[in-house]
Amino acid sequence: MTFELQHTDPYSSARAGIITTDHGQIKTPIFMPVGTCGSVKGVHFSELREQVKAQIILGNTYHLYLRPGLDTLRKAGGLHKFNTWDRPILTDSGGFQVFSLTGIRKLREEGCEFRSHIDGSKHIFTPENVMDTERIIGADIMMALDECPPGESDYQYAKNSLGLTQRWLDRCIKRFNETEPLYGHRQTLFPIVQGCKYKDLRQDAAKHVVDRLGMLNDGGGASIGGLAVGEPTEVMYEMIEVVNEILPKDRPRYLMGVGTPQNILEAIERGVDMFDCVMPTRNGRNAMLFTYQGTMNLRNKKWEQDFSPIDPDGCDIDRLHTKAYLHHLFKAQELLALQIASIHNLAFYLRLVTDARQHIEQGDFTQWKRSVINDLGRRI
Ligand code: PRF
Repeated sequence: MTFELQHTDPYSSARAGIITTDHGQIKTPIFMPVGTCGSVKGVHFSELREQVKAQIILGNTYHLYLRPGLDTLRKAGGLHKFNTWDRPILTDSGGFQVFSLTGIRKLREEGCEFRSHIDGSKHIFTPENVMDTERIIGADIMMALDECPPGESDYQYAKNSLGLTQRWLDRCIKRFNETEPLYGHRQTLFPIVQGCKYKDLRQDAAKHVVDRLGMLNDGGGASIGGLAVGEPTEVMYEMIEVVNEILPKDRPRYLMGVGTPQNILEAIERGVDMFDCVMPTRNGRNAMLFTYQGTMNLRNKKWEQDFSPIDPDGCDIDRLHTKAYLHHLFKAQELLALQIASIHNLAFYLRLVTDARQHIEQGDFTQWKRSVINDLGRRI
């Protein structure tokens, strides 16, 4: 993987760049649709390519390890071959999902023990077996195993947790550098910066990651984790600033699991390049649509006879169907409602970051951001 920084906004830390992987290029800033189990819920790969214009999607080590399992993934020739997505894939390491999905877990120096949310069976993730698993999945960009402490953690908990994440990172790097890709394309590793809402911990975490970026085979970037987990939004923005001041300019920066369209623009302004979030698909399945004019609930009676396009500036599907039709599909509990809403929201998120990139190139990003951000938060 390589990263080329192409433009920097003169009035903020916003950047435009290009990531090159063996599965193709990614123009940043970028939003990555979440494909937890090897599929983006409700959206076929042809739609991801043609409507959404996704450049990279996510997979989750936790889910894929449990199902279909490593034996099937290896025999399929990796996730790209298995699901036919031939553009880049990024995998989260599983730590975060273990903490958020499995009630029963034990955190030890060795790794984290958990029970499957599917059948209750017992497993352990260690830095070493997570690296091996991400090799088997065949992700172009692999995440290190980390602990994401709750947003309200006290200082001592956050400090101890960060220490564990840092020791796990060193074990991840060792295993990563000792092993080879299995399917002929290169893979890279992103360490994760933790440290909760504590400025000095975040600085320590960022420096620890910077010191290790040079050790990684095949490029490497930096992820910012542990945010959008219950802390106030202003604290999240401040932590992004603290961390990005330390991270090198010539590596991509990925803010994990964030967020609303407004969060994404604020983070781009502060120098973040990559995003993922379940919001466009999850909220879409709940009839909530994002637009530049604000969010709308398609179950609302207000749309019953609105025969205007879902979004006149959106993708083909947005222009083909009316709000009234989508309202009807939601009321009738038709599966197509979930599909159309997911496609619309993902296409909107991709349009948002593409527009952001264009304004960074033009040099008027901050002005553009100021002109759109208030409407993005409206309810219509
Ligand atoms: N760590 C990992 N994945 C994540 C997070 C994290 O802290 C977050 C937090 N917003 C989302 N996904 N590994």
